[in-house]
Amino acid sequence: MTDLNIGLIGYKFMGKVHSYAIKMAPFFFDIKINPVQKVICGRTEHLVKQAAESFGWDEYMTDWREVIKRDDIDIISIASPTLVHRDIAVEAAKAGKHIFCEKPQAMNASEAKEMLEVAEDAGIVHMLGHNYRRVPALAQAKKMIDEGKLGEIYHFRAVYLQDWIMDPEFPAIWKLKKDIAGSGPHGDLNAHIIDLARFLVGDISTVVGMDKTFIKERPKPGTGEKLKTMLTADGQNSEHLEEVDVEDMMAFLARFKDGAVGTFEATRFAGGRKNHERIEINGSKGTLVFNFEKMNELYYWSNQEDLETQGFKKILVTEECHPYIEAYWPPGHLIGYQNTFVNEFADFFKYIDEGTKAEPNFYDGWKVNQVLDAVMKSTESKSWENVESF
Ligand code: SOE
Repeated sequence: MTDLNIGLIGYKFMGKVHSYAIKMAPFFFDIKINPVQKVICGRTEHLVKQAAESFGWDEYMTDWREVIKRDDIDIISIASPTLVHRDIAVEAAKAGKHIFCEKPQAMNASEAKEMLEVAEDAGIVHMLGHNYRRVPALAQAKKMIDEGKLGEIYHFRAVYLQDWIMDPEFPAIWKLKKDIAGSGPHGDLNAHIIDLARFLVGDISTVVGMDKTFIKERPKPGTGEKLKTMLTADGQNSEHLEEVDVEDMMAFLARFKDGAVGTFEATRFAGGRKNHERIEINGSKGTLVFNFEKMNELYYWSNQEDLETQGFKKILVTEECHPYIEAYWPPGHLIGYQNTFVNEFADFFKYIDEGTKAEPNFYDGWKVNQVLDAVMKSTESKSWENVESF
C-alpha cells in the first residue's frame, strides 16, 4: 500500500473535520492508499501546535508556501478562508499535488476558472468539499431521480437557515468580511444548495436575487465585551465598531437549463434554526423532501401508488443497499455530520488511487461560483442575469 502524505492548511472547524475524515476514511472504507497526516498549517503557532497534537498530525508549520515546497507532500487539503483558496490551489497544482478544497471554491468565478485550468494542466486530482452530496439520503435522492422516479422535474426548492450571528454583539469575524469571505451566507450556505441543485437537477441558466444586511455595524473581533462597558451616552462607540459589508440573507429565483424552476434562500437570521438545510423537489411523478436536521431520512411521495394509500413515506436511509451505509453500522444505527466528510475523503482517496476525475471537482466549483456571481450582480442590476456570462 502506498503512503500518501497530506498537508492540511487550516485548523479550525473545517481543519478539525478534515483531520477527522482523513483519519477515519481508511477505518470505514477499503482504501488502497495509506493517507498520512503529515503536516498541519496555520498562522498562529501556539494554536496550530495544539491542533497538531489534538488531531494527530506528525508536524505543524505556519507558512502554507513552505508546506507546498516540500517534496514529501503529495496532497494539499485546503480548509482556510476563501480569500486564499486560489493562491494555495494554484501553487499546489503547479507543484503537482492533488488537492481537496473547501467551498466556496473561490472569491469569484474568474478565480475559480483559473484554479480549474491550472489543475487540469497539471493533471492532478482536484476535488471540492461539497460534503452534502455525500449524505446517504441525498445520494439516494440522486439515484431515484436518475432512475426516473420523479419524472420530469418542475421545482427545486431549497432553504439553508442558521441563526448564529443574530446577537448584535456578535463580532465582525472573517465570515462577515467581503474581502476575505467574498460574501455572507450566499457563498457560505447558498453555495451548498446550488451545488445540490446542480447535482440533483442540472445546470442553472438565469437568476434574480434579493439580499439584506440587518445589522450594519458590529464590534471588532475581540472588542465585544469592552464595547458593552464603553458605550457613550448615545449608545455609539464607533472606535470599536466596524461596518458589515456582506449580506445577512440572500434569496433568489432560478431557471434551470432543462426547464425546471428553483427558489433558494440562505440566512443567518432564522431564529431557532441552527443548520436547517431543507430541500424539496417536485416532479411529474413524485416528490422528494430532505432536511439535514433529520439527515438519515428521505421523504418520498409517488403518484404511481394507489390513491387510497398514497402519501409521503419516510425512507430511513440506513440499509446496506443505501449509498455509503455498508461501511458503517447495522440498519437504524444512525450516522452524523462528520460521516459526510469521511465519505467524501474516502471517495477522494479512491479517485487518486484510480486516477479518475473527482466529483465534484473544480469545474463544478466554477459553475457554483458563476451562479453566486450572477445572483450578486442581479441584486445590483435589479434584473435577471445569465449565469454563463460570469
Ligand atoms: C457555517 O456556519 C457553516 O459551518 C458552513 O461554513 C458550512 O459549510 C455548513 O455546512 C455549515 O455551516
